[in-house]
Amino acid sequence: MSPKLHCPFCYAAIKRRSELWFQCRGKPTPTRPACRPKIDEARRNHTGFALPTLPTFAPIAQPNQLLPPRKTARCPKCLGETSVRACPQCHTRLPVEFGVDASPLVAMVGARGTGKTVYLTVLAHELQRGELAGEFAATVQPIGDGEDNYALPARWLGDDIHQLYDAKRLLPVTEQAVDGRREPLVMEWRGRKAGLLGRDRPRTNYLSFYDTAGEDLHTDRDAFQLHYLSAATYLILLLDPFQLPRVRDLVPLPPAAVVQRYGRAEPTREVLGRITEVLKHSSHWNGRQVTMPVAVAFAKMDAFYDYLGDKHPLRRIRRRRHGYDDEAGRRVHEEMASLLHAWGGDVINDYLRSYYRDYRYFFVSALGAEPDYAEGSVHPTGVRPDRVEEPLLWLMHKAGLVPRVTT
Ligand SMILES: Nc1nc2c(ncn2[C@@H]2O[C@H](COP(=O)(O)OP(=O)(O)OP(=O)(O)O)[C@@H](O)[C@H]2O)c(=O)[nH]1
Ligand SMILES: [Mg+2]
Ligand SMILES: [Zn+2]
Ligand SMILES: [Zn+2]
Repeated sequence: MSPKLHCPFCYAAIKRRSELWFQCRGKPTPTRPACRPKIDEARRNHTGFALPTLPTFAPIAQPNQLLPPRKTARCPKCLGETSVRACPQCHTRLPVEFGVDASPLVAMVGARGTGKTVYLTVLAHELQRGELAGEFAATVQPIGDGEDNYALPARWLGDDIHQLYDAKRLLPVTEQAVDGRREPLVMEWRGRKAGLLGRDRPRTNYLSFYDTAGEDLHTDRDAFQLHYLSAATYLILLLDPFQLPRVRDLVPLPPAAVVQRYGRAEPTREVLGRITEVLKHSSHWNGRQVTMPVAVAFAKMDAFYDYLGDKHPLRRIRRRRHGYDDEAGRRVHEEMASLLHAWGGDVINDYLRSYYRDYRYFFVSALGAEPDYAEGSVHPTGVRPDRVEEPLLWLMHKAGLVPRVTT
């Protein structure tokens, strides 16, 4: 059974691998000059990518249906041979292994300033470096590192990582998607999969993350929200605990933590309502509930470390490694639900329970220590992420990509 395929860049559905287009390699042939990179309008329209790229073309169907699909093709312009594949809709080059194993699409939504970009940047960085990758014997990297074709997301990710970790500066507001389009960040996760007779084989999954600018949720551009949210396999919903009714009475927060960039603080319940409205028009709605699994992550939890104290279960519970620890995850979920209750967030508990079939709460801190909100700088001790991987591990466990661990 082949996995359901979607282009990780434009989220178009692709029925089978053999439908993928080819991309010219731009090498001269004995009889014709090499094709040169040019701006591809389809790619620009579907992803916003506006740099020159080599031309792509549709595969020629096999005359005999019984023959296996062709793995190479000749560029109609320069006659050069190529095995490079590309998305039929947005023409973005796809990795050779694309479509062999599952590639979940993860949409990240949340209101303005909830911490989506900081979270995604930190998560991507943590996935790439030692500990987490080592735990799963995986190599993880943004795809296209160093290849001109994919340069954009890999470059902004690199810049954002540098800004947070080295320059210790917070990130600017994510710009609204241009005409509703922005390139998602695609991470390649190369791991191993248990096979027959205890032999494992390499496996490559592509995780596509789409960071929705909070602004976009305010516009009427539902068509594009709908497109990404419908095609997405999973949702990471980031919520800002600072917006909960009782939080500001319980925890001293500098005014800059809350108002500075957004003008008006927005009640979490309203944000949830708007996201549900969008999802109601997608295939993730079964008439009564949203069926797509949703990781509901409360960001910025470092601001509550002192308030909770070291002995609080949310500070003490640690997951078992080498998989998703369902038991620890469930306990965090329950503790978070009671914290919500204490913070006047029962409307959120009730709302999720009635509208979402499969959701779980997470307690995360991308920065691990409070930044200087007014100055826009990270804590002098640097970025020390706490539990950022847990929402992703839960989703990957649902996709069968990481095992479940128990005692
Ligand atoms: N205490 C704390 N604050 C955080 C953390 N992550 C983000 N913030 C604060 O939240 C602000 C917004 O973070 P962003 O990641 O840029 O938020 P966003 O959701 O991408 O915002 P938009 O792009 O406007 O939608 C940051 O400038 C910080 O002030 C965190 O882990 N801890
Ligand atoms: Mg952002
Ligand atoms: Zn060519
Ligand atoms: Zn595409």
